[in-house]
Amino acid sequence: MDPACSTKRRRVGDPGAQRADRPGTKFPEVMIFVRESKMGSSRRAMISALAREKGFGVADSFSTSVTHVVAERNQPKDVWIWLKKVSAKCGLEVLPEVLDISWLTDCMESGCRLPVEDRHRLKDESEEEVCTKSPSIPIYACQRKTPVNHLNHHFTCALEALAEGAEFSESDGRALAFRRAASVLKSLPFRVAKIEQLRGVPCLGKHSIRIIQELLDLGACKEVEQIRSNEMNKVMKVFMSVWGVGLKTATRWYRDGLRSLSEVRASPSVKLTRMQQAGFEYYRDLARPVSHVEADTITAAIRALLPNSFITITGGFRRGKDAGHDVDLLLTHPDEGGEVGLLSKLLEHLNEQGSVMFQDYRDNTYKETNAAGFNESKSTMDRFERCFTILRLPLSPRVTSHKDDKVTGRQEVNEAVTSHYTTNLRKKIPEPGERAVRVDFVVCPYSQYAFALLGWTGSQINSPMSHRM
Ligand code: TTP
Ligand code: MG
Repeated sequence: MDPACSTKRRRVGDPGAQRADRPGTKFPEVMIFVRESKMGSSRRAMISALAREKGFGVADSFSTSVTHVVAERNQPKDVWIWLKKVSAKCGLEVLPEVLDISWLTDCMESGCRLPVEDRHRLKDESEEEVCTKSPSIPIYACQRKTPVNHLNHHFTCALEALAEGAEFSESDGRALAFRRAASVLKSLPFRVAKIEQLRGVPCLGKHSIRIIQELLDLGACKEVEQIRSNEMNKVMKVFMSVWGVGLKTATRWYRDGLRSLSEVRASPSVKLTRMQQAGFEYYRDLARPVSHVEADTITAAIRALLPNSFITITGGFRRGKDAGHDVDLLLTHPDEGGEVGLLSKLLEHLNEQGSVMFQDYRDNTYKETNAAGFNESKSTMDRFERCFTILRLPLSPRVTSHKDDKVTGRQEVNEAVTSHYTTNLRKKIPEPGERAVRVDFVVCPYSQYAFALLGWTGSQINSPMSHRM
């Protein structure tokens, strides 16, 4: 019997956990588990000792830190049945490589960690069946399901890190290629365990395939690790965590030699926009994720203020995320034209109540067309009226969700929320127990509602808009 699995959990999207350092071994990213079945305990002990001598980490029992399982004279099917069982027991979501002993003996002979080749792999035939039966993957992201909880976080996190790095170095084409690759992996109905499974999957360029292959072979990717530890990228990320700071500003600050937010604040040459000032002022609150409950509380409050309008929560929350960096609300009116003046009325109410800590209003740009009726603006934004705001929110909301509306009665809920807003007139600083939350309002005519809803639901890669700020 193989030893039982330990309880340490390795999770998808946590490459740190996958690459747990194993000091004292020559290859710290590899942890081998030698399967005893058919091999016998004395041969297993001998092989393990030899491998350790050559500098490989060998686990006595199966645990979440195992990266390679090796077996001798085993039926692949048997190894896979066992592996799936012990992995489920440990909560292991990224399965290790399953290899024939020949890989390990080759490695020991050459004294280095050889890349895993297809001939070494014990194939999971049940998975192969699933893959060949899986429907063909559409090329357009908007035609695919992209679930929040998907099966390939290990790869998508790596590819998204590379996309971000490419964005920071202003390689837009590369960034888009990595984002597309990550997006398509999210839609796969199977966990990628070998590169052959990706045959025929669209949007995967050579570079992305190389990254996936390295992750499959070694459990980690050098290029991704380098991007993650790159000094400039780390600083850029911190700068861009301030609301209103985009790539251009962050790059300028970096080029000016600034390396931290306190240096930015202390620098006499930095001129902050109004939005950036608010970003700094409410930094701590805005850095905290907005919960679903908080988003529902805001939505209920807005509905109470505009009872005859349609208020729809969009963005990440509409895609099923539990938390987001802001609340995106789409406003419209069932009568075409009835949406005119809606946002001003809402802002007036919210300001009267003292709920607005910041607002940046932008009128629609319908009239900015040339003789041919086209808008010549280079902006890729839609032309809807909008307002980017920071609102104050009670930390212990009286509303929990729309479901509760049915239970408690919408009116009661709305009154509770509205009265909270009313009691906090014109104070710009959140009271204890309150917090600042970013809320974006977008207004569209009823005839445009479907398109606005699609664009503002996202995600970014599926959406017709490509830049926001
Ligand atoms: P965001 O609020 O920036 O994104 P989000 O709601 O998806 O994510 P989070 O949970 O972190 O708030 O934008 C709202 C929607 O607007 C987004 O889902 C799609 C659309 N959008 C674009 O189409 N292009 C863009 O560049 C951005 C930023 C948003
Ligand atoms: Mg959002």
